[in-house]
Amino acid sequence: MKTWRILAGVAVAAIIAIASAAHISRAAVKRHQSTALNSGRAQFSSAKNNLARRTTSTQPMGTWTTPEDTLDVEIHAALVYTGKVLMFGILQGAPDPPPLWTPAKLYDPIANTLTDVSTIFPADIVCGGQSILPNGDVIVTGGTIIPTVTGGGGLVNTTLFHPASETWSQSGPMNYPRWYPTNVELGNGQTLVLSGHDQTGITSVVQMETYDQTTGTWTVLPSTADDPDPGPEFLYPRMDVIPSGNVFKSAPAKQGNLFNPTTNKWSAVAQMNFGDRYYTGHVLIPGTSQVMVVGGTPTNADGGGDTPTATTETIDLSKAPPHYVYGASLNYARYNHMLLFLADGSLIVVGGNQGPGHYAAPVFAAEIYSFATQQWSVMASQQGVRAYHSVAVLLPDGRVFSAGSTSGNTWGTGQPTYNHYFEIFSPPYLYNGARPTITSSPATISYGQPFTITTPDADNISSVALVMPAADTHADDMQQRYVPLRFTVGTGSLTASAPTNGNVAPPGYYMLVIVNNNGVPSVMPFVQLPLT
Ligand SMILES: [Cu+2]
Repeated sequence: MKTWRILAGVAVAAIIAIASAAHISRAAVKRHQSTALNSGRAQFSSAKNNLARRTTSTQPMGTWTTPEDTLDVEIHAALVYTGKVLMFGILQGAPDPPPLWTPAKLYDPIANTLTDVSTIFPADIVCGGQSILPNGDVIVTGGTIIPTVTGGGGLVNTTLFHPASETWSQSGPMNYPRWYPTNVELGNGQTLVLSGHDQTGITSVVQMETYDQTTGTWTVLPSTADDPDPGPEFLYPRMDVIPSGNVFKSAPAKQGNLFNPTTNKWSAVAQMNFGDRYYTGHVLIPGTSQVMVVGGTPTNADGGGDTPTATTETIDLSKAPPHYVYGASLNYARYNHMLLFLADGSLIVVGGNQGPGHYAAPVFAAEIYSFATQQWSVMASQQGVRAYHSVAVLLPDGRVFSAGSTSGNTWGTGQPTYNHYFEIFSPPYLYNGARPTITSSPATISYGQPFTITTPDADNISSVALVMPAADTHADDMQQRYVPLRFTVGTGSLTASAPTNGNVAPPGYYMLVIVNNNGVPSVMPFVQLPLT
């Protein structure tokens, strides 16, 4: 693979300017070549050094880098175990019909380079589902029929991205075509896929299937497992595996349902107080059986109607019977936003819009939620619209990558409508003194077993956790998880206890983080919890 690492900012700027001005991204960046970018890394590093020993953040709203070009419009993103961001979407300018392959990029946040890894298959995998297998490969389910039938329609394709070789392959096809399905990794490492429209682009698939990475094949579950909310509007259902091993479906349908993968049966749980929530964020609250939903809109009509909500609700599935309770509201009502874990276990909301429709009234300010204070705090605003078809991913260095949206540049003049730029957010914790460092940590750990983290900051650590990387599209992260670990303090080291089983932390690659008593997280190395 040929890689360009350009150190001189002037040369970088010139290359970017040429590529942007000519609008010939595919020609300028050939498949599997890389382009260096001019990012805010140097600024970030010097800021960190200057702020050592301070106890409160000097940037309490965080900072955003200036927009830089990914050369495509990114609709899907996943952080892979090499520390790079896999992104795929559509060509800028959105030719209609789109090509019979999918433009994809790998972003390396350390080298600040983009590598073209576009697929070579005659399939458009955009608007499929995606998650990460226990072996670290990204699995994309379905995609979009080209040429479109009724604006779309589902594919049976199973497409894998291999981070080690940075190549794609196709695996055994699904039994049902799917467009806008959800993937969720079960505690046993199998990938469950549900929902999505079939080839008609109108009817939702009710059957659920599971994928086994060792055989590369799909198995249709018995009809008792059929989707209890098969309405054609309930696409990309929000799913979380809870510590019992059951899988909770929180949205968009207001009726919460719990799926038991052992009995292959669903049970109705409770309804959201708000009603249906479309384009909402969802997370499993760390260390609990509680699922939290954030923002959204009560209707799917015309891409989200015109009634965004700032409300949040949480349901504790360990209670009998469980019920939803309203929590602190966002400062800005929004839908189409991304809801992510930060490295310290707090939450961040990025982007979204207030409507009507998929893009109108974008929200530029991020917000961070502290589980300790149970409050949302307004963060700095980014420049780009991040509404429908946008993505965001937590990076191993604790920053947040934000890209995409199939409409909306707001800076400059003469910019194309489709947003092919990215921006990176540095949260306040990166301006709050020196970071703790992990000197060494294992490449693999085993369920229920202790492991050693070498750090010169052992005496000043408040928490240790595993962070499952994000893999998201359409305002739905299908992969992320934050798993706090018990630990003891030694001399120059910590001894942490790995999660007890796959229901708490499904097998796969995680980022390992230590957070100091000043709330500052370390850079996060990857560690694998292998399939047993
Ligand atoms: Cu889509």
